[in-house]
Amino acid sequence: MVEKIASGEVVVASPGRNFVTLRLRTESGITGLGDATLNGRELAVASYLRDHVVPALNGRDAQAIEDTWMYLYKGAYWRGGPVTMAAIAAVDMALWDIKAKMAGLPLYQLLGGACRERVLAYAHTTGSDINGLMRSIEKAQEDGYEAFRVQIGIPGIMDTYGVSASEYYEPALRDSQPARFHWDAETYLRQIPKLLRDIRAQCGEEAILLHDVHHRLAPVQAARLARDLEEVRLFWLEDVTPSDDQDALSLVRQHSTTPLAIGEVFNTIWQCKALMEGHLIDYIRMSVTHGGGVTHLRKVLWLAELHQVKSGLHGPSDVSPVGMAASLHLDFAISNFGIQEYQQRPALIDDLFPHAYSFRDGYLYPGEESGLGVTLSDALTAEKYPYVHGYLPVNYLMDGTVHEW
Ligand code: EZ4
Ligand code: CO
Repeated sequence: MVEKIASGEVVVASPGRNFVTLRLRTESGITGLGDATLNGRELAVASYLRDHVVPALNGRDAQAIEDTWMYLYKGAYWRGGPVTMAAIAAVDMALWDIKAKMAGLPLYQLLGGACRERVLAYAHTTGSDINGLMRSIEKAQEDGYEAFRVQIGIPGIMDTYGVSASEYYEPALRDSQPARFHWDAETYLRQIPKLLRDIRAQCGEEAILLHDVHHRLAPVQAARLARDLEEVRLFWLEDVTPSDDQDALSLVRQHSTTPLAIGEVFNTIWQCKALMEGHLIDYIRMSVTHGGGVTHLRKVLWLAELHQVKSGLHGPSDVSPVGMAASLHLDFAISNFGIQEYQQRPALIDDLFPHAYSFRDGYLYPGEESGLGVTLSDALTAEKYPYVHGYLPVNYLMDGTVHEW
């Protein structure tokens, strides 16, 4: 029997931060959830879904996931970009959730079954200096983490990327205007190799360390950094150059063997293709939420597998527990898993998105509930937790030039 899509509802709510969640319902009452959160541009995706996508889904076969993906991607004519792809991702996740519930299986089983017993997670650690960063790493170690993204304050730069005053790194700021951040590549390049060498010395040989440059360096600067960090033996150096200028990474490759990761702002497989075919990266950082959902990410990860690129799926605070669950089912079911970004959340968020996935001793488990294994609490409503206007920061060079954030 054909199970038809009967309705779709978009929940925009802000329990401490904004989340956009799609709930699809079939004619017989099966529901599926999808994450459509796009940090700082949430309402654009909510409108894309409410005004354009949901009305076009009415009466479609809920089980025809690939076909619906093509209907939304090819059928709109205008394609790609974070707004469109987050909206498609939400529909795709919700349909996989429905299909897996109908099958009575956790989603990873439908995706081919488990390739591993557990999913290695990395924590965000942050400090304005070495002592602060070491405290943050020790706290993550107490929580069981074995892998740490290390972001540290740079003397001479007042607000270095990834460094936050509080323990919890949260990039979007609730303000009427974007916050103004600052950057100077030379000041950073002069100091960061020694800082990271000191962190390595204090953490010991075995700690898994990662570092994110957030797209800020020119090609030759990036090559110098990757070379200077070799003895730190990072698990990866992330987003070392702007993601649009993909040839830049071949210059970095010529000068170092530091593993490279990129892709959190990519939306389609087309943005990964040349990087993978050229062996210019080691880890692909797309998220299920911003990359067209499970259906599309699976293709990206298969392409990655051909070129020995591993997964490092994006999982910051702005990917909701629904998007995180989708990532974990994929992480479990692909052969080329690398690592999963995972920030533990304030309890309120976990309470409002009850979920079967769990974190224990540095590893994640998708859980055995059928579907994605996430529900929305009745308390998660737009009335109770209204949307809060906010922006990601805008980053400036010291002379006032707008730069990559
Ligand atoms: O700054 O998701 O690796 N993780 C990151 C993130 C991004 C945010 C932007 O919304 O770079 O923290
Ligand atoms: Co990043």
